[in-house]
Amino acid sequence: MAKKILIIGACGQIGTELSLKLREMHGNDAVVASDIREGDAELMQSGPFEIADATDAKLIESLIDKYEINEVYLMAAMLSATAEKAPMKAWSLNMDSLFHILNMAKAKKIEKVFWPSSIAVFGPSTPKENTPQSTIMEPTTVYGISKQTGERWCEYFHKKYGVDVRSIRYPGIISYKTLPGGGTTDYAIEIFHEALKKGSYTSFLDKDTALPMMFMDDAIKATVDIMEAPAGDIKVRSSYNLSAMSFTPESLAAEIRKHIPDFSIDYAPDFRQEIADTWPSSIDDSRAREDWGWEHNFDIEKLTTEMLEGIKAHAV
Ligand code: AKB
Repeated sequence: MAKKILIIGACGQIGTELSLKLREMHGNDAVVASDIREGDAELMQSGPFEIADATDAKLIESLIDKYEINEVYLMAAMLSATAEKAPMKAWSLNMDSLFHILNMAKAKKIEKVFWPSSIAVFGPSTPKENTPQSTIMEPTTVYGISKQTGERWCEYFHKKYGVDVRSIRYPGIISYKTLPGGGTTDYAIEIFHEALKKGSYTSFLDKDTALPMMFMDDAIKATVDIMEAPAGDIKVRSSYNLSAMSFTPESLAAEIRKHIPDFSIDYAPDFRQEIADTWPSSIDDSRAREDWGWEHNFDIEKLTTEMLEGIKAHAV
C-alpha cells in the first residue's frame, strides 16, 4: 500500500527537515505536515499543511481520516530546558500526544509510528561514558521523565497490542535550517551563529561539559532508516541508543577556530548546566548498528564545516 504520512510537530527543528526529506522520498502529496503554528516557507508551500495541536485527539484523528494516513511521525515535544519552566504543560504535551497516537495505532487506524526519545532518559546514576542500551535510568528532568515513561509505553503497546512503534534516543541535534527550541544542547547551534556574527560566544554550559551530538543529516538518515527497516529487525521497542560524536564547548570552539582564527569563547553556566551534568558524555549505540545497520557520516570536523557554510549560505 502507498504510504500516507502525517508529521505532527512538522515545523520544529527536526520536523522541518524530516518532512522535506519524506516529501522528496515519497512525493509531496504523500506527506501531510502539521503543527500548532506555521513554519518554514518551503515546507508550507511544498505540500499539504494543517494547523493542529498534538494534544487534540479528535483533530488528529480527523486528519488521519481525511488524508487516509497510515504512518505517523510524532515530533511535537517540549524540550529539556523549557520543560523545567512548565512541568505540567510539558508532561501533558509529551505524554497525551503519545497516548493519542498509540491508541490510534492500537485501534488499527494507522500502521506504523515514529516517536523520538532522547539521551535525557538517562540520569546521574547512569554510567556516563559509553552509556549502554540497557542500564540504570533515573532521569531528574521533566523532559527526561516523560521520555523514559514514553519508552515504557511504546514497548508496552508493542508487546501487548502489536503496535509497530519505532524510536531512537536522539542526542543533541545540530542544524542550521531551523533553530531548536528550549534544549540543553542548543549552545552547540548558537555558537556557530554567534561565531559568524560577532566572532565570540558566551556558552551557557561549562567548557568541559561533554555531551553526545549529531548533525541533522545523520539524525534524518537514522529516522528514515529505522522506519524503512523490516519490522523483524527492530528488536528494541522502547528506544534505540544512537550516537555520532561527543564534544565539549571547548573542543567545539577549537574546531571553529580552524575556520575563524580570532573566535573567542567564555563560559557563564546557567540552570542548563545542572541538566547537562546528569546526561551521558558518550553513548554505546551498537544495538542500532547491529539490528538495523545504523551508520553515521558526520564527525566534528565535517559538522563544523557544514554548519559554517550552511549558515552563511542560508543568511543570503
Ligand atoms: C535537549 O537538549 O533537550 C534536546 C535533547 C537532547 O533531547 N536536544
